Amino acid sequence: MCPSIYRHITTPIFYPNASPHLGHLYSSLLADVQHRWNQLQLYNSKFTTGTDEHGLKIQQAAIRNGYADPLKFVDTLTPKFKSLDAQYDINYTNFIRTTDIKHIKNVKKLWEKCFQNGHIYKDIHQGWYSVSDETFYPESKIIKLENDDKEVKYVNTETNNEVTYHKETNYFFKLSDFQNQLIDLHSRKGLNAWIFPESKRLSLLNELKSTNLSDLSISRPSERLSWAISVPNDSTQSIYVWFDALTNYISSLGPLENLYNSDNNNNTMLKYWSQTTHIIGKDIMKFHCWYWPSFLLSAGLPLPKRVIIHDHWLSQGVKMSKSLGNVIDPMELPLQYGKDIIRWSILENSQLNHDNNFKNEDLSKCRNIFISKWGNLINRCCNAKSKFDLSRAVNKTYGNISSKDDFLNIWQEQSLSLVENEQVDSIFNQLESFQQTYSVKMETFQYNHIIKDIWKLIDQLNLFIQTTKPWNKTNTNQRRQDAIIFLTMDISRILSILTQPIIPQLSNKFLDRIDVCPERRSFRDAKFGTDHTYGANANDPSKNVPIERKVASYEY
Ligand code: ME8
Repeated sequence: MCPSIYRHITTPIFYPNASPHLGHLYSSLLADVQHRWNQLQLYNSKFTTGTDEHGLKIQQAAIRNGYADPLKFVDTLTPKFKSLDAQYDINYTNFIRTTDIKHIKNVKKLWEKCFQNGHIYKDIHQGWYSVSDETFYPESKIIKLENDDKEVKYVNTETNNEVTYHKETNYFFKLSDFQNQLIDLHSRKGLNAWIFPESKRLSLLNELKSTNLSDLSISRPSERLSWAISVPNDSTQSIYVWFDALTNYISSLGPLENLYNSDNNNNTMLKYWSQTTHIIGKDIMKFHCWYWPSFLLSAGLPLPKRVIIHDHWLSQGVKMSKSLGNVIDPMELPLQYGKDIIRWSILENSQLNHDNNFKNEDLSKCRNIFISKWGNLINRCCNAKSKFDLSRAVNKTYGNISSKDDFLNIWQEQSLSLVENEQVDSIFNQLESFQQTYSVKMETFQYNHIIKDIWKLIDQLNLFIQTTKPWNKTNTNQRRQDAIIFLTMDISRILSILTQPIIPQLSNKFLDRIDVCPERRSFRDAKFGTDHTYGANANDPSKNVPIERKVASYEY
């Protein structure tokens, strides 16, 4: 462990009103890779996910499904989110449910603090509410629709979901008081930016600058919203689900009061909190980037570190929806490909700031490429038939080298063709540029770019093996053979270490295959020529299982 560095990563907490879909897996996967990346650097890392169990949306879904008690209803669905995580090795450290007592206490505490600080007041509220989006919309965003039977309904133009008109007493939060602080926060740029990617930061900032924020209704009459936390000292009102839900990010770490202890050295909760990264989808930006920091500022609490916003997955080129029947259930994806292949393919075919189109063919394509490129590379260098001695290459012939230059000195003793030399040069250049950019790409969630870099290197290594033909009888010079095998396998070792966050099982099977010891698989070990202890049983014939089986069951 790196005792001084703390990281906390969160997914949105999901509505357990239906089974999880691909979008839920995507948020979780982005967070899981980041958590594992933190662990790879030996940081203290926490990863929080969970379920958002209160509110009108859940209350109504429970009734539709024949449950008088909404808790019994969500009790049937929350386990599905946990199963999804288990199925895809989503390695969270905390799973929070908003019905947990410790969370309810925190929500009430946050309310009281905002109230005491003068940012909550009671007033009459009238407006258009969408249960599906759990939000009010302004009059300017409402349109009237009439069907052939002359039935009228009102929808909002942002999500096209139905809205209904309400006039009632609510508590309000003085969001307008925080407009200038929000503008300052979202004006932070570059490494200090609070929102990533930049396009989202700019759009939220521009909107903030061009609108006057209205105060936010943060309660509903209890007779309309019974499935909710009661407003402290006023049981006629229930707390708005978003005020409740956002507080989960603190509850997962501990009691809210702990954050008021500003002695950072002794306050572990505060250390995690100030290094919190929220991952969210684009439809919930305002809740996280406007409302959430305002609640925290109002209560005098420190802010999390940043918010990462991703776009959505489409299915058959369009938004997933139950009525179109194109919702992708991640539990139903063809698991025979292996969960890591699915993780890799989802991340390879997506970018944060684009909607991504899901295609089943991408999974089989991904699996085939794994077999033909990476699997084959390892197989060629480590199999009983080839008689290469990886252990000798790693421990003896190249046992003294600790850098690219040491390697090149020995390599140049061989009589080499121009092509071979050029290939070695280009492999090292590619490796260096990959290593220089890897951390930044990880920090900025450019996982697809990392994957692209990896394929470039694997392609070059395959080409190198093909050109140098170490198995060729005319090339049996042992030092030359060792050089080829060492270069190829040491870079494969580095790639396997660095892909652990993305494909935790498969990468470790690769590392097991070449006998890299478990204590030498962290970020600091991912350097050329720094490990001379692996390779002992790489040619063990029992490790030579058919390649298809290897990819499917990770038997490298
Ligand atoms: O919004 N592709 O919960 P939720 C990618 N409970 N992501 C998608 C998506 C898609 N097609 N559809 C939805 C909630 N998402 C609240 C969160 S947090 C304090 C409360 C994402 O279950 C969506 O953007 O409706 C959101 O980030 C997440 O799934 C959860 O959605």
